[in-house]
Amino acid sequence: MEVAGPLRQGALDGSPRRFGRRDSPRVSVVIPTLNEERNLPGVLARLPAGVHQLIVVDGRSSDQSVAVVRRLWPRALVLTQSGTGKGDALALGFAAATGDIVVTLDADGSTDPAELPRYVAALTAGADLAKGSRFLEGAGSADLTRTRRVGARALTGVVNLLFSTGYTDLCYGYTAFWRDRLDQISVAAGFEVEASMSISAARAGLVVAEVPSFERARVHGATKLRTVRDGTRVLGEILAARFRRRPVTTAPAGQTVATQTMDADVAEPAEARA
Ligand SMILES: Nc1nc2c(ncn2[C@@H]2O[C@H](COP(=O)(O)OP(=O)(O)OP(=O)(O)O)[C@@H](O)[C@H]2O)c(=O)[nH]1
Ligand SMILES: [Mg+2]
Repeated sequence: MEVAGPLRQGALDGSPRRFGRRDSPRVSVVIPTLNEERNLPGVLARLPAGVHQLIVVDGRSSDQSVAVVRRLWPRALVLTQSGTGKGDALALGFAAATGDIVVTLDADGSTDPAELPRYVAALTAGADLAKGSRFLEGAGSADLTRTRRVGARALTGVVNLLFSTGYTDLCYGYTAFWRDRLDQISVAAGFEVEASMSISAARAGLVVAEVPSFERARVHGATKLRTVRDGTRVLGEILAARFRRRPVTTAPAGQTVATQTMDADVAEPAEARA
């Protein structure tokens, strides 16, 4: 896929660590989906052209989610989850990905597929994992309630304290990584999945970039997240990771870098493939 532009701040660690990788990495997009039939058309229509592989992991939706994907994107790989949870679905999708880069998107319209080139740009500039942040300059959210905003900030603060990271956002669904780093990234089963990925990446010494992102409001339907229950699960995941004897890998400590601004133009929305 086409990378839209260089990071304004240059390579994240001073030198492009990806020298030698292909210039136009193939991108696999993984979308966990649970009863999102009315949201999927808008999401698929905004996927940039050139996506190598679309993987939709369905949590046994009782609506027409799967039929909608098959109609709008016949080449999509549609997987049916046997377990439960968003993270469980993502893990299944990751295992089936064939691209150089894997990107996660939500099916409810909150994460804008048109921002995808920013994440690819952060990876090709040197990051191992690029995670969206709603709290960087130029970012924002139309979806966060006051309670969730406070909770997200607090959980991010706890992680920064315990793991010496400099994250500004821990629980946002937009993440991209080089697929060959997957064995160094832990993928928890539920809504604590983003926390587990970000924490394990830091503990493994991976270079993590934050990308400013605007979270749009869920377009249709109801949230599957229960703020207190899932916030508690995120906290449990953080504490479990802290007291886990060893990090997921023994790679030397790397750095966590926040990318504040970048030139990446957002690709024009593509028509959903008919
Ligand atoms: N396959 C699968 N997908 C899920 C599951 N739970 C949630 N999802 C999907 O994961 C994405 C995020 O879930 P949401 O309900 O939007 O959670 P949220 O974004 O934290 O909550 P809102 O801001 O209220 O939308 C959506 O695409 C859901 O359809 C699950 O158990 N299985
Ligand atoms: Mg959502």
